[in-house]
Amino acid sequence: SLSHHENWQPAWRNPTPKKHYDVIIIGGGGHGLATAYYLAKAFGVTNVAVIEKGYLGGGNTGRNTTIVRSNYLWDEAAHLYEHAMKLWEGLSQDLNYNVMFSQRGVLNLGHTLQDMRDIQRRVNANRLNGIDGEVLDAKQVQEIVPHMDCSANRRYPVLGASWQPRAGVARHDAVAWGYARGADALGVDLIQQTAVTDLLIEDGTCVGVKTDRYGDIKANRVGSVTAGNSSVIANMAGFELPLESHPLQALVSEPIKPILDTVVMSNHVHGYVSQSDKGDLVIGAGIDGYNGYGQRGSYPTIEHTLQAIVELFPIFSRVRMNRQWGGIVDTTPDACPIISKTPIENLFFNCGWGTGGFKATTGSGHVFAASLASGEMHPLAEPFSMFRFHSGALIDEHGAAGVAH
Ligand code: FAD
Ligand code: PYC
Repeated sequence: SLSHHENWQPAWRNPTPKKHYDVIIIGGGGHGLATAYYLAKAFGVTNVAVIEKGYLGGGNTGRNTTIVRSNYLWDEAAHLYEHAMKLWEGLSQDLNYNVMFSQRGVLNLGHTLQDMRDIQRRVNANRLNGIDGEVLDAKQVQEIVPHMDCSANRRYPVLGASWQPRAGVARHDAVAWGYARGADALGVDLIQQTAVTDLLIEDGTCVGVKTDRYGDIKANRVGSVTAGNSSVIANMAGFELPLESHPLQALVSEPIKPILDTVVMSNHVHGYVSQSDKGDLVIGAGIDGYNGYGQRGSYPTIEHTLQAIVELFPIFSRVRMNRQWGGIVDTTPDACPIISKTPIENLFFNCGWGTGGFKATTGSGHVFAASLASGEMHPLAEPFSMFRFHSGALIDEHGAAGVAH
């Protein structure tokens, strides 16, 4: 408005919901919006509603630190995240919307001999799966990040890192808005400020949802994509999920001149940092240890996070922090998501992405859309069934999850 740009057209409609949809998606975060977009674009299912209790992208999608990578250890996870990575690589063109996907590379640092052995193993596994990756020594890391303290006399000296050059960051709000605009243009109804308060279940089959604003809305299939609130929706259906909801915090500093042109993550010192295009340092670390649904965190975690960053970058010790916030992440026992049918017919869940789902927004939406369209799980989603917690076929990705929990 300062430059007198007026009469901007809304990017999507604000429709009153119909009485019945082929598919209802609960949750208008990135994953829910991507699911709706691919349902319409890739699978021809356009009679779709996304029901969001707040505003689109206001959950974890708008609160994360935007790191995108696919360097997971196990085949099942590596295939899923690499599917997502390939979709990221064409996303701005596909949506005709600049999601500012920047493949500036991600370093996962190693500080002990065991860290380096784990890195070697993970990079080998990645390469066998066709995923780019290299093992770097401390000198090579220092060349990529000249301002990081890689000296041998640090408390936790940097011994090396894994390096994924195709990894990077994207603008999280733009991802939500791009998918929302694309889905709306294909006929999907985006219903904001409307909470799902119950599920309509008849004879073990889900036939719709109850909302606080529009009453009952019927559907052939319902997909829950509600991240930290997934246990609450599961409770409505009468089953439990192996999820813990935790706060995860992030911080941004005052904008400073360009100083860091890649992403640095350290599981050992336990912090990570990148620099946004605006100049802010974007910083995070681990979850707050307690369970809760408040989108804020505790002070000790902030202190711990900044200790880790200053340990790696003493040069940042006097940079001032501008803002701090929290999201609610849904962590699973094996640090892998749940993309699954449920004990209720026609009710599907996509959740459990915990601290690491932003990078998967594209691929998660695509495979979930395929599953909702056909009624059968997409092959890439198959291993992530909720029933793996009964069968024991866990996919332990704690080591590659990026944020310890
Ligand atoms: P959300 O964006 O949370 O969307 C779920 C939506 O469901 C919300 O909008 C919510 O309002 C809605 N909802 C809930 N209940 C109801 C209801 N009853 N009725 C209607 N709507 C409902 N991942 C990465 O890959 N890289 C990172 O760098 C990264 N950093 C992170 C940093 C932080 C601080 C946080 C909090 C998370 C981070 N993550 C990261 C994780 C990532 O943000 C999430 O895994 C991902 O955004 C989940 O997307 P989503 O669409 O499933 O969830
Ligand atoms: O999964 O890469 C990740 C991540 C970074 C910060 C939070 N999660």
